[in-house]
Amino acid sequence: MAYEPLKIEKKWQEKWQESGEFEPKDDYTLPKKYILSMFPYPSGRIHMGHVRNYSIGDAFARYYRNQGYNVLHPIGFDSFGMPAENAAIKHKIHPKKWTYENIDYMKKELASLGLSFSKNRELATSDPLYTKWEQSFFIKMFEKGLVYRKSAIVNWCEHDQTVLANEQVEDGCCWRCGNQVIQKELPGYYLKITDYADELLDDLKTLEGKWPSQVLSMQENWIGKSYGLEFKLFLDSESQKKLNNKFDGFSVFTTRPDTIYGVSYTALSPEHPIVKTLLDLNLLDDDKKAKIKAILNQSPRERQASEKDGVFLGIYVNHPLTDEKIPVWVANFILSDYGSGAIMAVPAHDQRDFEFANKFNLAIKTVVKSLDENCDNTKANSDYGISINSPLINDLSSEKAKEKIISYFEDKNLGKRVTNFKLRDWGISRQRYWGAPIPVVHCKDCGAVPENTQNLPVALPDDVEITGEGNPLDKHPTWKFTKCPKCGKDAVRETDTMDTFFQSSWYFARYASDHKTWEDCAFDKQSVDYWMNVDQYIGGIEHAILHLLYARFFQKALRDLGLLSNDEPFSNLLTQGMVLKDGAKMSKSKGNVVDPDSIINKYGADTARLFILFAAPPQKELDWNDSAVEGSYRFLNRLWEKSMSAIKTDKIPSIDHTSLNKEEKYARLKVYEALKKSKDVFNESFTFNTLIAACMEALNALNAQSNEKVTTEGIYIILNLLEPIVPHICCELSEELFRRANFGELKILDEVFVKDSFKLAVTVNGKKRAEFEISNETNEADIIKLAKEQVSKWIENKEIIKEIYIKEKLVNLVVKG
Ligand code: ANZ
Ligand code: ZN
Repeated sequence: MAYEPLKIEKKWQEKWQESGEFEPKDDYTLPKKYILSMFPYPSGRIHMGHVRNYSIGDAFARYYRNQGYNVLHPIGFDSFGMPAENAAIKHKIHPKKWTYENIDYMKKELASLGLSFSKNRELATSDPLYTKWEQSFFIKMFEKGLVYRKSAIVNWCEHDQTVLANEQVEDGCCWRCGNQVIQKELPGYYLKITDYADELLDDLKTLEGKWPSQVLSMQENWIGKSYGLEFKLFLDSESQKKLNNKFDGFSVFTTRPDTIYGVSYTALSPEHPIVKTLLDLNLLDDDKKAKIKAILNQSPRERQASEKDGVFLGIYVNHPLTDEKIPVWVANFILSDYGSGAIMAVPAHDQRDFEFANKFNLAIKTVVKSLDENCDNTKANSDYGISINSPLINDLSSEKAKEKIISYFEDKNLGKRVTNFKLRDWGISRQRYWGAPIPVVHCKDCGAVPENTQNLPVALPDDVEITGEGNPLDKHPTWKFTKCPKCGKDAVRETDTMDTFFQSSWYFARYASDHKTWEDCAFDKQSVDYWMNVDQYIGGIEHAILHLLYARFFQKALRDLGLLSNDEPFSNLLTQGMVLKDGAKMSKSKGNVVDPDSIINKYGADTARLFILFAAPPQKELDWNDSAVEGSYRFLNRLWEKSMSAIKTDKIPSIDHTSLNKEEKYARLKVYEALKKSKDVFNESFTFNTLIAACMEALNALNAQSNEKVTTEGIYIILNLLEPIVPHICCELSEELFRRANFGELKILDEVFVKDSFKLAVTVNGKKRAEFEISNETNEADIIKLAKEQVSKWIENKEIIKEIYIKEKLVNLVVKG
């Protein structure tokens, strides 16, 4: 019988489909594991990144199922979003049709990998039932004040009449039509994630050791908590007059008040009201005006990427401690929505201020003495040190100086201690069709009114024209016209839809809810409380910030709405590395894509799964390698062949270890070493590659001996260890040999690890003179004899007065003369 992967894989996949053995059990007294790989976007075909993601998840799920856990291992599709609309524009196919055809196709591809997903809990986020509950959350959040509407500056394409995400702006132009993108104020809905900033930050501590530290620090930086001093700088009287006495000064925020004596200029964001007033009063020359306008038209991201730039505004403030006249500039690196949109600039100790000062020849005053002697004049020194040239705080450490300046300003009522966050509220409005409609109705009399919950979902109309210009919902002839839920008068629907991150922020909790209740409630508490948290979440590092932060926020917000219980959604996180080919990310444009289907059709799913888990530890990048794929295939063939010489049996043969020869003992040692490895791999290190390597060594060792019992036991154990990774071949062989029986927990046998020989040290008068391997079988007299031979040159012609043997360790000889 030869190994025919395509035949056996099809057989097992059909069997699994029918048996329903991957459905989670409703018995909530069982120990559980919730294993989740991030759900895919239905782009059309699965790629190697998916294969990697789902092979890892499936290995966990199958492992824990075999360990007797009740396992939830669901799959679904993140099926709203832009690409469906782009396909509609390009290929004139309805987004819904495109999406659901892709889902069908990808489901077949996933099935061909033999993944042990629950079928019952499958979902697509574009399903109206999903939208219904999602809209109910939006309304609950709206009523609680967690959602609000405001106008904000967005990237806008005049030609396409649409908002663009930062990622869709290329060199200041629309990615689709190439038109210049402008910054425009537009009203939209925002989620108050900032209400949870402190909790989101503090709870990162509970994830230490369970999430990759890189992800934790990226989230910490994104939340960006910092504290310092906010104080007012006063304009001199001449400058106040210039501004028609509309301003006496402006506030700045600094995290380094200890550097205040090093201020040589101040800078405002181009959006600052003082800048606007100077422009309105026509107090700036044309060059300056043009430069400011150019910066205003850039998105924050573009400004960040540009060289430091700005203009002097012709006005001055007085330094609050020295009374010096300090020039006021506008600068492109000052964010309008952080702190107070203005800074005191200390070029000696802040790199951005330094670059700006160098460009415009502004003074650089050192006020902190570095603790490290090698000062570098080509950049700012932002380290803490000792204050110098700073009368109020000379000789104090930066920490103490900072406190002293803050107290000084607070005492004199000139400023206050403040905490700032970089985290911004989450804008969720998109001017798109293929998304969940924001369930709000605009009434002339009542304002923005949430839709009645009985009327949910507010579903998308099917008959839309998608041209890429403007919002199809807004242009639909009838859809938006409705009655006000509050007063009943004519009103219009909100035509924006929600950001797709809204959908991916709660799908994991939906899976956890018993599917039999999906019609009746968002979550049924009993099953959600049983299944949550996700015990192991697996996905790409590209989701380190947005998705994982939004999901954490939703967990907390839905908890506070009484819908969920836990504080955090994902107990453990594994971020898988990218799949590369020839060192580059697989991509259509580079032409280096390997299609999973082609590998599966040629070698079978087990080879694809084995290769992808063997080629690298899951957290690391993986470089595709055709010959290693071949190698994986050959290993499975060897496993198949060796299994043919095992005994068909319904129990593991008992083996008298002491009666085995050297090769047989070695084979058992290797098999049990692999068994030992398995526990660590699934619970701690996730280095599936080392487990596979151990199984390969074990198979080689089994091949080097011919004891049927040793072979049978070894094959039984290897099939058990590899089943989570290559399930088809293992199930087939296990059925053939053992009728797929479970022979109980595999115990690690100590006798196997007893070695045949040991290392013996030989000392003469306490000094180590030799060390050598010696067989277990040797008796004490022979041991001493052999030891003496090893050290003959140190004991020649000497009298041995004592011979001490410490079992399996040491022989010490005491000599005289
Ligand atoms: C003077 C200073 C001296 C600063 C020094 C830093 C180092 P984090 O830590 O990110 O909160 N800043 C304040 N508001 C800003 C804005 N709207 N746009 C750009 N930069 C702004 O950063 C706080 C520091 O960033 C503040 O402290 C301020 O520069 C700058 F040796 O003030 B600092
Ligand atoms: Zn009304």
